[in-house]
Amino acid sequence: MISRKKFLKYTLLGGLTPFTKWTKRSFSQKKGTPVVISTWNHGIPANEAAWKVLAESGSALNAVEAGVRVVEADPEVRTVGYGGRPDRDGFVTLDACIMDQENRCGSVGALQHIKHPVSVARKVKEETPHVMLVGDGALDFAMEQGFEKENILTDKARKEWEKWKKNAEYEPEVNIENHDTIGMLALDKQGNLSGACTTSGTAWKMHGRVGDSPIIGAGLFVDNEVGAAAATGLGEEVIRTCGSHLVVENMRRGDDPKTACKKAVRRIVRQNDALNNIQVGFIAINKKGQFGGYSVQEGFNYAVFDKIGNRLLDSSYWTNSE
Ligand code: SD4
Repeated sequence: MISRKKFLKYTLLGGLTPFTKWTKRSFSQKKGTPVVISTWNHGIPANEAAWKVLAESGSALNAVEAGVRVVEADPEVRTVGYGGRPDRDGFVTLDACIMDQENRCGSVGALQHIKHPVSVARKVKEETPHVMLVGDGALDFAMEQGFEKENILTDKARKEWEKWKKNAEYEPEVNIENHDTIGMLALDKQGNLSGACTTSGTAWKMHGRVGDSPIIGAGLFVDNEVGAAAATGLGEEVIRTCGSHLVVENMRRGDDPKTACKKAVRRIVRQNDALNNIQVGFIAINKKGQFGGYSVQEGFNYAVFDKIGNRLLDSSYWTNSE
């Protein structure tokens, strides 16, 4: 609630500007040091690109797009963009989303042949009345928007798939086939938050399977009044708990980012009898620039770039905590 004193001050200074506009600006105009946080080792080069944008007073939205594009373009990263592992039928299908400080969001699911699904997701946000496009419709839209149709299945990824086909067993291994989605959250100098998430999903998934990463509220959620969160790991578990939304709602109720992530992990733990094959990791940031992460199992890490510099942090995890 705005105090009467503040309201009087505002009306004296601001004249006829609508009250709602004032309350919104009060959340987004604190100037400060930017922070960017992203999942896994490849968060380091991604953060570098994002930081360049933030250091020049660019928006968190531009920063997260620039950041995750670095990983999408890297053929050595086998679970994001170009070079990502295919599904069990040999198709590389990509999932991505982006969300800004005004709760505007765009997303693509099961998109083939496009190296930068996050940028298509941004176009969905900005050029369509929708939030999510999938499959052939998403590809048609990308091409209409000028994206190039390319072969994104590299020889290395194809060879891995051919090897897998010999036994064709779908048993995602913790921290191996499941990791490498990049989720990135940024707070810019203007005090605004945005996030992006992009992946080729779990390796050897069924054709047409869409994970948590392009689903707003599951793989990513941003609320500029509170904070932002992103998820990585076994997408089915994240969807079942609306994971990133849950983390942000925990922060809204007063949790710091790490505790908010831990409580979302706890929800997943409670819904499963055995945790052996389940890895999920969350990262979160709040409006003050505080950040944290938490995962089900050991092995999850995330990269943070703030005024101290760019560094990797090992996440705390559930299986040794209680
Ligand atoms: C998915 N959550 O498609 C993604 C995979 C992932 O780190 O995060 N890997 O289920």
